[in-house]
Parts: sequence; C-alpha cells; structure tokens
Amino acid sequence: VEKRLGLKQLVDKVVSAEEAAALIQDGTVVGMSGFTRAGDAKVVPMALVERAKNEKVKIDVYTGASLGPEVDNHLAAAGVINKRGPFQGDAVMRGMINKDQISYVDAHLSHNAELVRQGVIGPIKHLILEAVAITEDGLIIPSNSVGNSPIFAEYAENIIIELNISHPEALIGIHDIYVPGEQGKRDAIPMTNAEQRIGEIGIRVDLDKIQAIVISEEPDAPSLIVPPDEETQNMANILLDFFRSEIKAGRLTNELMPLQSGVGSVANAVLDGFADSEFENLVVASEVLQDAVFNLIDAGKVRFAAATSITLTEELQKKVYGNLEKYADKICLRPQEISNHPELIRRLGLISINTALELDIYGNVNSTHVSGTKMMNGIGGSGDFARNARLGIFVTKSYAKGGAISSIVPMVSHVDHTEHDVDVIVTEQGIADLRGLAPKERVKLIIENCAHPDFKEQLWDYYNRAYEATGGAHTPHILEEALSWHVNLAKNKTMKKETANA
Ligand code: 0RQ
Repeated sequence: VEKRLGLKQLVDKVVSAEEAAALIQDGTVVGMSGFTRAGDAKVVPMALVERAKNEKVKIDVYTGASLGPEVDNHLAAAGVINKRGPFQGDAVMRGMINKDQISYVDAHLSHNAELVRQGVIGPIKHLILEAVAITEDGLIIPSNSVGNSPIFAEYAENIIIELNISHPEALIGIHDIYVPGEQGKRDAIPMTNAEQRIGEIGIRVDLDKIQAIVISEEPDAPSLIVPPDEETQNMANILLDFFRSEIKAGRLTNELMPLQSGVGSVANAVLDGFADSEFENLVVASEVLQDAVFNLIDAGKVRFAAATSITLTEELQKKVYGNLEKYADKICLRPQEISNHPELIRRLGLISINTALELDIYGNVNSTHVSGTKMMNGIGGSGDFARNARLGIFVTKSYAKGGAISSIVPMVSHVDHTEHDVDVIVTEQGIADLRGLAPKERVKLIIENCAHPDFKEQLWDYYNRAYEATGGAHTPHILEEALSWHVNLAKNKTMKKETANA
C-alpha cells in the first residue's frame, strides 16, 4: 500500500468501504469509474448494497460504460439505482430497465463529458474512482480503464478512491490523460496519429476533493465472450477479402487504417481473423481492447493499440496482467472522450466494426432495441464511430434464435445508425458494400448477399410489392406492413410468413 500511496498527506484519508459508503447521500448523482467490466468501482458500491438493506438510498449512477456484477447487478437489484447512464450490459439491470424499475439514458459515449461540462449531468456529488496508485505529485493513476473518470473528477464535489492493489503496478505509465477545455474556447486536439501521447499518465485532481481512500484487492469480473464459431470465422474471412479488394482499388494499404472494433463475441472473432492473414503493422484505435488484440500483438500483427479500457477473459487476464511489461510500450488507455472523439475518428480515418441486432433492406441499423421496445445493452460508442469513421462496418449473423428471427427486416423497429452512417454490412452469408449507392441499389445487395436463404423470398416479396404500391418511390415501403415481421414474431414466435397452404 505504501508504494501505491505516494502522497503521504493522504494516508489519514484511508477508511473502510463501509465508512466510505456512508458518505453517499440519498438522491444524489454519483459518477463511477469503469468501462465494460474493467476498472470498475467495486468495494464501495458493494458496501452500499449492504447499507441499502437497512436504509433508503437511491442514486443516479453515471459511468464510462457497462460495469460488472457489483454495480449493474447487485446495486441494481438492491434498488439503489434510480437512473443509469450511459451504457449497461447486464441481465439484471436490463430486466429492471424493461420493467420501469430503473430509468436509463442510453447515450453516445463521447457525449457524456460535454453534458457534464454543461451541467446537464450533475451536480455530481461523488466520484468513486478505482486507481492503481496515487503518485507523489498527486496524479491519480486509473486502473485498466479510464472512461469518464477525468471529467467526473473535474466536476465532482467529492472523490472517493478505491486504491486497488491487486492490479499490476506496471499499469502506471500506460495511460494518456488529456481533457479538452470548454467548448468555444478549446484548441484542436493535438493528435495526428493514433500512437501519439498528448497528456499525462494520470488524472490531476484538486486534492482537497479527495474525501476517502479505500484499499481494495477485488479483481474485475472477467469478460464473457465466447470463442469464434464457424459462422463468425466466415464473417472474418469475408471482411478480410473486402479489405484485400480495397487495397487492390488503391484505397487502403496492407497496414489498413486504425481499427476500432466493438465489444462482444462477434467483434472479437472478426479481429481474431487477422491472426493468420497477410495484414501487418496494424494499429488499433478502439474503445475496448478484448482478447483478440493481445493475441494479435503476440502474433506480431498489431504494432500499437489504444482504447479506453482493457476487458479480458479470465485466461487472457492471467496472460496479459502477468506480463504487462511486455505490452507496456504497445498499448495506451485514454479517456473515452478522446478514444471516441469525432474530431479524431475523422482525422485518423478509422475503420470501425460494430455489431447490429437487426438491419433493414435500405441499410438502417438497430443495435439496441429488441423488437423496437426492449433495451438490450445500449448504443455505446458504435454511433460515435460509425458516423465519423472512414469506413463504418456493421456485422451480424443473418438470423437469431435458431432461425426464427431474420436479422434483415423490411424496416428496423428502432434506428440507432441511419442509412447515412452505414457503409458496409457483413453477415455469415456475405457482404454488401453500400457506399455510393441509392436505396433501391442497396436493396439488391443486402437481400442477395446478406440475408439468410430462408428469408430472401419473403424480403423480395415485400420490396417488390412496396415498389409497385409507391410507384417506385425513393425508398419504397408499405407502412401497414413494414413492421409486420416483428408483429408476427410477437404473435407466433417467428418472422417466417405462413405459406398459403400451411
Ligand atoms: O441473445 O444469447 O439470449 O440468444 O442478442 O447476440 O449474436 O450473441 O452477439 O454478443 O456480439 O451482441 C448488438 C447486442 C450483439 C451488441 C449486440 C440476440 C441473440 C443473443 C446477443 P441470446 P449475439 P453479441 C462498442 C460498441 C451495441 C453497442 C455497441 C451490442 C443476443 O454488440 O450491444 O456496438 N451492440 N457498442 O440471440 C432479437 C434480433 C437479435 C437478437 C441478436 N434481431 N432480435 N434478439 N439477438 N439479434 C462497445 C461499447 O460501446 C461499450
């Protein structure tokens, strides 16, 4: 502990998790560190779960992104969370959101910092921040995520630090903390390539705001991704072939452009696909570094990887955190305001790869709402990237729930990424490059190349009738029928239309 707590004047701030949790007041807004189960505040929230057994305490919780079970499961189940933002991915919290027991503000992850600056989110009474160290000159070194912690630290009235000594000391030095100033007065962000460091190795805070320090040894919950299967492997191969054709066309080189890839099993499998490819010297400029990125660093394929968090399975946690020195000069963790900043995504020319729940025949993408109503996880950073990337790619299997659901529908039941933000679609069936195409040109590629064979005929039938009915309007639809596939799913548990003699 002594080594990690470099600023000796703070030693008398060390308290128990219970004492720290007692400082949180009912009805307040609390910021917490954590991004996709990495670097979460853990022990103070769990003490709050205990406190809530005897006393009413309900708060609004804002974080970087989804947190592990301590907050998004246990704290939610204890009834402590009134409002949650900007991203979650937990079954318990999802259930409560969809039963109106928690209100959820699902937002672009790059937008949160601006909302804090403007006071739309706030006043933030407390920030609970997991750190690996506090340096002699007063820098707080976050652990394996940065998320929104720097902006919360600037605006929060009080800061509670969870000093987690189980994280490796080698994390010190991998962060690059740069916080833009007020809008209208700020400079351009001084980054012209993804490998550049532009800030400090920790978060500079007003030390008077540090109210308590809790020593913790609680590990992060591991990521839950499953290994690639035949279909995700196929999607990866299709995508690699697409990159090859872009190289032939002179639009990319073998190093591609900085890669962003979303969370989840599909996105991880797609990145894994690079391992046996000819691509090399790759740079990753993403939100989350999942297992695949470290495997690619080991394989000599990725030369540098920047993000705002590191989220690994148990196996990779052991491998990476046990040898962090090996990766230290190849990785960098930034605030999510920077990793997801439109200015940088556009300037650096990112290739972004995110997962869709469903998409429609014109290329609109739904990433969040099952049948337009039930929240799954949230938009996360997918919108930050898709709209501003050089190439906005969406991947999804062409079907879900054993084939009862077609991921390609006449009209999406909720839109997260409009047709204007979606460049390329990949399913296990094939690819649709939508760039430069008008809606009616897109239909052909999406249905023929990407839809599951079981649904192709049904999609063509809808489109052809919509074309006739509208006299070939710009974007043909039959409004009475556009969402009938979802209605059919709700009634009959399938999107498959009954055949005439069935
Ligand atoms: O549910 O396991 O209960 O069957 O959705 O789907 O295929 O396992 O894919 O884990 O990669 O998640 C879009 C949810 C995909 C995720 C989404 C059901 C399916 C399964 C999961 P079951 P898969 P993944 C960076 C960028 C938005 C945020 C984002 C996501 C479950 O990728 O949340 O991109 N993305 N952030 O059966 C009903 C459909 C369905 C369906 C799939 N059409 N209808 N259910 N499912 N398609 C990260 C951050 O920003 C932090």
